[in-house]
Amino acid sequence: MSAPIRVAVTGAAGNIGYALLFRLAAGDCYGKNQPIILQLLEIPTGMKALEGVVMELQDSAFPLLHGIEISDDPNVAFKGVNQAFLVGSRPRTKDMNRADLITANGPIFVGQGQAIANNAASDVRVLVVGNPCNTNALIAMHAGKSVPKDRWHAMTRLDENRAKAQLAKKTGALPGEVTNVGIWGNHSDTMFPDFNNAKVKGQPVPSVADRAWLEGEFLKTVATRGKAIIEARGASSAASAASAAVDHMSSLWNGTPAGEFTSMAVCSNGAYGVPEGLIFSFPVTAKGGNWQIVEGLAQDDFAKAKIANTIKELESERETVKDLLK
Ligand code: NAX
Repeated sequence: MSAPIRVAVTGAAGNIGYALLFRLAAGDCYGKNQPIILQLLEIPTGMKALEGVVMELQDSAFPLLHGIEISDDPNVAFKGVNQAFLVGSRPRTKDMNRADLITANGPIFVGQGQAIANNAASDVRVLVVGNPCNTNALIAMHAGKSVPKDRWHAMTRLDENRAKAQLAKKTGALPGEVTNVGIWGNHSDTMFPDFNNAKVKGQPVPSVADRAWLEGEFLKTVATRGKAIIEARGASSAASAASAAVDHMSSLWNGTPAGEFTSMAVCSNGAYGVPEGLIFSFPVTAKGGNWQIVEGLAQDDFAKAKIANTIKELESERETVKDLLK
């Protein structure tokens, strides 16, 4: 058994938090030999509900759960953490557009970025789930400058998993037989699930699914899946989002399988013409907490246009929050 690692989860009493904490405590992310100490952050009005969640975690008697600490102070919640899931953020209300949401959430991520830089362990890795996650991660990365830029991530794994599920359904394959589905760009309906480089049972997707479906129904279904879930469930995706967060951090911790890649929104180094410094989802391989953008992937004109569009959206989001990027 290894020494316990400290794992922070913000918005821990929320819907995603409720699904995520039990998966982490069960060992689904870091493996069955890796004990964890959970450090949970909520806002003051969320603390009572969080106490209830803690009781349930205790009542599950997870052998790997070596401690639970709760706080409404980011400086306490991020003390010594090795891994951080930034899930909590202000939800979008009916009267808010995307720019309002960005402006409302920005200051939260300034405070949390600084608190991570001031308190976390030197090996910290951060995954931002709270929306707009790419731009929130950008804000946190700027606020937490002393933490190397490659440690800040935003989550597009749910988009990847949704795309894999649709490709599996269409071709009759199992989800695990669909590989190398890279998501490019923003976690929004402008992201591009790259079917050209994806594979089903080792075969290129364009050879097993028709182009019209891929460019049409497939892209639309993946882009609007979140809305469809809200309409059906009356609440936004929670268990699948938690599962994707576990997948993302597990890929980073345990590594990607040989010959396969996954999607992580990370700080662009200018690869594929993506402006340097944007938090942008790329196809990546990972090993031991570090990642690398996959080089040399083909992009046809259709893919290039989609990627240009999602770059434009992220640049406009960056413009909206420029005062927070000091
Ligand atoms: P909930 O509203 O159920 O939970 C959010 C929790 O965060 C609440 O308990 C709230 O008290 C807490 N919170 C708010 N501000 C906080 C702060 N400053 N510090 C700590 N906690 C704070 O939302 P939930 O369904 O759990 O979703 C959480 C976030 O994930 C939302 O921003 C949502 O849009 C985003 N999502 C991101 C996805 C992705 O793929 N990147 C997919 C799912 C989800 O839509």
